[in-house]
Amino acid sequence: MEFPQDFIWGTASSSYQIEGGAFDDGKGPSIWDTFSHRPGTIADGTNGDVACDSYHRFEEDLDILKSLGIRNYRFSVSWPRVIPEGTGDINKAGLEYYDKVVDGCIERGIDPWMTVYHWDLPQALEDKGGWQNRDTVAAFRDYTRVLAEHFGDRVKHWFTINEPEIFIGLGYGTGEHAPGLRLEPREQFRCWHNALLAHGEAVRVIRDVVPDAVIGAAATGMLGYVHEHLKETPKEISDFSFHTGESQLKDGHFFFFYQWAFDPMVKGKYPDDPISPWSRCAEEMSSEEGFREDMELISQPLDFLGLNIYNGTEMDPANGCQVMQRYVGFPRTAIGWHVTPEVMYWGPRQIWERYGLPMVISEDGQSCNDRIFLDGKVHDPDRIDFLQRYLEELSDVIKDGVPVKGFFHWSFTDNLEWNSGYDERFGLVYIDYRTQDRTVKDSAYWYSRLIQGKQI
Ligand code: GCO
Repeated sequence: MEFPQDFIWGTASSSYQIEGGAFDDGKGPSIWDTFSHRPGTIADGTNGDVACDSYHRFEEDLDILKSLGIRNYRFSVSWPRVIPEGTGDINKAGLEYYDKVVDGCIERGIDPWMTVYHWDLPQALEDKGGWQNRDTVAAFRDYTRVLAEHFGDRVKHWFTINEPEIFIGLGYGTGEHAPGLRLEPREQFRCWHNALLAHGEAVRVIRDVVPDAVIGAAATGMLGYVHEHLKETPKEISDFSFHTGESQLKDGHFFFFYQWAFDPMVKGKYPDDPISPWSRCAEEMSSEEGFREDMELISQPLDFLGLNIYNGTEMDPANGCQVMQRYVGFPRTAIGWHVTPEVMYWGPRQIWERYGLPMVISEDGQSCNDRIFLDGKVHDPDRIDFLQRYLEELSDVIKDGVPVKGFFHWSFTDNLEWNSGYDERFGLVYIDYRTQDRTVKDSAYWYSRLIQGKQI
C-alpha cells in the first residue's frame, strides 16, 4: 500500500477515557464522573477516576509516542478541568496540565490535534439542562475562547466536537451514555441543534483567535459499501448511507447517520431524510424565529471533516444493492463489531461525493482480547491484520482521487471504553490497570514501521 509523502499519521485518545485525576487540582465533576458512579451504568462496574492515570503519566506516554515515530496526537480537553463549573472561573491547574501536554508534544516533534469536546460536559451545566439548554452554547463558545487564546500559539489543528451522534444519541436518546437520559425525539433534536450551534460558535471563535488554525469536527454513522471498487457509486449505496432506514427506526438508533451532522455543518440545512423522526422536528423548528441565523452559524466554513469509521454495511450490486445478509461466522472484533475493510474505501468516497471537503480518518481501530504473553510481550496479530486490511482500502481510495489527508488510530493506549468499561482494549499500547505499566503491543511496532516507510 502507498500513501502520499505528506500523509498525516497519528493516534487518538480522549480526556475522560485516559486521564483519571478525576477530582485532582480543582477539576469539577463532569457528567461522566456522575454517570459512571451510578450503579449499573458501566459494564464492569468501573469508572474513570483513575483510568490510565495519564493525568500523571503523560510524559511517559508522550515518550512512547516519540519512540514509535508517531508525529500527530489527537487528544481532548476536559472542559470541567479547565472551567470547573462550565462557566466563570478558570482553573489554572487545568490549563497548566494541558500546557504540559501540548509543550510535551511539541518538544518531541509531535503535532497536537486538540478536540474541544469529547463528551465530558461539566456536571454544573447538566444540572441546568446540559445540551437541552441553549445557554450551553454560549458557555461552549466562552470555553472554546479560553482554549483558543491560551493554546492557539501552539495548537493549529482543532476538532470542535466529537461524534454528536453518540453523545446526543446515546446520552439523551437511549440513555446508555452520560447523562443517561431518554428523551423524546423532539427534545433530543433540541439537544442536537444546540450541539451543532456550539460547533458553529467554536469554529467562529477559533478562526477569530487563531487565523492559521485548521478546523474540523469528527462524526460517525452508518455507511453502505459494495465489495468491489466500482467506477460509479451506485445510487442505492449512497441512499442507504444518507437516509435513515426502517431498521434503525426500530432499534431506536435513527441518529446514527453522517448527514444529520455534516449536512447542517457543510450545506447549512438539515437533510432530506423522510422517515427520520428528526425530520419533523427540524421542519417544526424551521418556523422558529432566528432559525436561519442558527443555520448560518452552524455552517461556518470548515477545513476538513473527521470521520470515525469502524465498520459498514455490505450491499449486493447483483441484487439491486440490497443489504447483504452477513454469513454465519462473519469476522468480528472482541467488542462484536464486524470487520469490514471495504468501508474504508467507500466511506470516504461517499462523504467526499456528498460534501467535497478534505477529510481525515479521526478514528479507526479494533478491540482485541489482548494480554501479556509468556515472553512479556503483547502479540496482537488480529489488530495488525485489521489495520492492514483497512489501510489498503484507504490507500486505494486516495489513489482514486479522494482527498483523505490523515489517519488517527483509535486508540493510543487501552482506555475506558465508556459504558463497556476497561475490558475492551483498543490501544496500540497495553495498560495493566493494576500497576499502570505500559507495554507497547506488536501492532504499535508494526504501525511505527509502516508510517516510517519501512518494510512491514
Ligand atoms: C468515539 C469514541 C471513542 C470510542 C471509540 C471506540 O468517538 O466513539 O470517540 O471514544 O472509544 O470510538 O468505540
